[in-house]
Amino acid sequence: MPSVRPEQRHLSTEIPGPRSRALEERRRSVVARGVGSAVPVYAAAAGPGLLHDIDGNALIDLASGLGVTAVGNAAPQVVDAIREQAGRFTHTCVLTSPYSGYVEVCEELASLVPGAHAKRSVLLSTGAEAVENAVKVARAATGRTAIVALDHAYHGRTNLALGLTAKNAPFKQGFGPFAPDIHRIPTSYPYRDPEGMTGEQAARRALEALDRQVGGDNVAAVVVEPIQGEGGFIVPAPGFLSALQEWCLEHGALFIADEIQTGFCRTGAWFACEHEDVVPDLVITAKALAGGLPLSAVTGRAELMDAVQLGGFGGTYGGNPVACAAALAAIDVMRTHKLTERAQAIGTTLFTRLDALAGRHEAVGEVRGRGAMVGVEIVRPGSTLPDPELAQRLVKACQARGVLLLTAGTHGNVLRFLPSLVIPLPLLADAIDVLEECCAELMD
Ligand code: PLZ
Repeated sequence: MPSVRPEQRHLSTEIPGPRSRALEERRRSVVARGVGSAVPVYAAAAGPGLLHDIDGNALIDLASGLGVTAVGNAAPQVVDAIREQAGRFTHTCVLTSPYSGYVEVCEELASLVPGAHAKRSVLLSTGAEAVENAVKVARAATGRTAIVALDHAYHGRTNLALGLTAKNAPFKQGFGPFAPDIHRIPTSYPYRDPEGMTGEQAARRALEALDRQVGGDNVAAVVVEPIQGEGGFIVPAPGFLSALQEWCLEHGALFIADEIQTGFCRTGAWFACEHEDVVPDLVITAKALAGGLPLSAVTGRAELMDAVQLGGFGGTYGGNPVACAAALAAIDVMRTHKLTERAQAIGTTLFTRLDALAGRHEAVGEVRGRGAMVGVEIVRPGSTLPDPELAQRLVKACQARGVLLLTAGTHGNVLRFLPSLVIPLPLLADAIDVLEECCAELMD
């Protein structure tokens, strides 16, 4: 490693370099095959916009650990808070003896999550675990069992969460049976829906089948991602989310927003529901909440959350004190550095440059998203047919030039821009220059 780390994209070796390749070799004999890595480049350090690998390369990071390091990787305030807390105590388990950090994180959630009503939260460790607990709340509060999820949804990899996740391979293949009484309805996917379909029409299409096949009175909750993440950065048509919510209200079902990927400033608002003026009954958060430490939460209307009996929530690590300290620091950074505005600025740069790219290449089917959550759908020129092979070649070409870009989407054909919200804008511009070069090379 060079003693001073470069502050720009910098390649000292090919990608992956020899040290990363050697570790990949060791990995093959001890790490389970089912664990994939999009870029087999081993990390040595990371900051607001760069990932430094063990071969001395500096890659521009457009993935931020799948949308986690919104405040930057190893953000100094977060690191200080972790050190301070870890020096006092690392764990007690809230079920044994509580600590102030847990209460303080729940206070922050109560004030930040949309809605003026009284709110309560439970803290957990992973996104999937929070999804599972939101389902518990919905069932306890309504006395019903049916849970409804959308096509293209992603809610995690535990059994119940996998049942809610839409895409089979690789997530679900071979892992069934899944939890019962989960129902899937069509989503709103403006790029692929009939032209001009409004959000209300898409909602009617979704709910009509539900009324007929499940019966509104049996539904405990409808779970949505306000912008679908793994499914392809799909922004529903305006009015879709509120129409679903109205249906929930009418039928006594809970409207649950999975803001695990969209939450905490990512889309230019604290929560993506705010763009549609939708106030969910329950909001699920994780990822950016704790600046890189495992922490998740379910936050919701007090009377719904408190339908769960004393002792009905738990887990050894949920709301771990070091993760809570990290979350308090991360939230402070988001507030003091106005990261909602920063996300909007990133969005402006991304849309300006990527829309121009779409104008030049027919294979760029659509550029969509909000704030610092932007997807580029790659298609066969002259059609809307997904082209996952081209998307994969673009991603590999970008990676070879030192830009860590990933794909998403049910068809794997969406390039996803999910940088840290403190990425220096010149780095972002450089990353898009690289993508432009790769498009010119592979598309023309
Ligand atoms: N809900 C909306 O985005 C996690 C998954 C990566 P966990 N997304 C990244 C992968 O392939 O495993 C996610 C999400 C939404 C739930 C989850 C699940 O969160 O912390 O991964 O369990």
